[in-house]
Amino acid sequence: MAYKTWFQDETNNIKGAFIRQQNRFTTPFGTGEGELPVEAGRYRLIWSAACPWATRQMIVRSLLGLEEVFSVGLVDPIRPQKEYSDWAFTLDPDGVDPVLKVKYVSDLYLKTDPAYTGRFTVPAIVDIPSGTVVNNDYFNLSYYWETVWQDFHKPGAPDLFPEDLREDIIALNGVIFHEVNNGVYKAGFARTQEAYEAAYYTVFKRLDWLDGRLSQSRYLFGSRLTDSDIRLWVTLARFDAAYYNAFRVNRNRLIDFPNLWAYSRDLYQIPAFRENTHFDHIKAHYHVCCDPGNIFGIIPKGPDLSRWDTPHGREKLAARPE
Ligand SMILES: N[C@@H](CCC(=O)N[C@@H](CS)C(=O)NCC(=O)O)C(=O)O
Repeated sequence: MAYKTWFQDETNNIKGAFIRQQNRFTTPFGTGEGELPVEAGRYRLIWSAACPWATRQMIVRSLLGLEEVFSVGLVDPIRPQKEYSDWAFTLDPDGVDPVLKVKYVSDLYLKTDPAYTGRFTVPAIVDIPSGTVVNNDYFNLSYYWETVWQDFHKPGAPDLFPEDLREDIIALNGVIFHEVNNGVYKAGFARTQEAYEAAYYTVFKRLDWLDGRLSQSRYLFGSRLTDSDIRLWVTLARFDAAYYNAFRVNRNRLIDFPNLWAYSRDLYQIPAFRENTHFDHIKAHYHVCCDPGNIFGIIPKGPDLSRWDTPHGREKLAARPE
């Protein structure tokens, strides 16, 4: 099954607004005609631990126990100095991905389509036998892991996309995408004061609303951890370490929201979230690569990470009344 894409909204009409590119590789996974075969050992996820969209796939992979089902390649959070923007495998020996034998993410995109003119983005799913990118549909990718890959889930894996909540999850995910996940980018990459301010107000209005919603329930959908929580988490995890300064979303910090902050600690204390949240990559990427004013490449030391392990007190919350 193919899911809808979500790129455009009315804020794209504001002068100087940041507009995200369309995805190029969107073929769904599945058993249907022309779909990507669901086959263990066949694919490699290329990710950056700085990137919220890519990290989301990693958290889902850990929660569902898909570690042996598809492998992963991690890129350096600091982009290489090249004439066009790219990601590099400089964290690997000799700077080469050990499975795909390439140095740059661009090598994979250009092998797939030598005429490709878009940006070379992560997450990217690579078909290992051919070394080509088969899917970079960052918005919908997690739905595939959660549905058509279910035969590979570990016993007792959570149902992150339960049938009875799908419509609500898809609707909330659209809001979270526009107003929170991409909302902070719209503030950070705005090219006019007007576009920045519109994004700023939208982000905080939605965070206030989410803070209220999470005063009543442990997770976004009552006591069930779902795909929506992972989407919200990736932005919350980056908020104080990166977005607050680098993207100027600075009305207040995450730690100033009582419910969102406790909720974030609750999630961080789950191994799948903690193990895939690399604050060093997040800080390096956003402060060095996304802040043209940081000409000396200084990476901030804080915030203090020990606060993430303080008790969150969320066990006492009953499920949200339906
Ligand atoms: N594929 C999407 C979303 C994924 C995305 O933006 N990934 C970022 C990292 S968080 C990236 O790889 N950016 C590389 C670039 O823009 O050159 C897009 O193109 O907007």
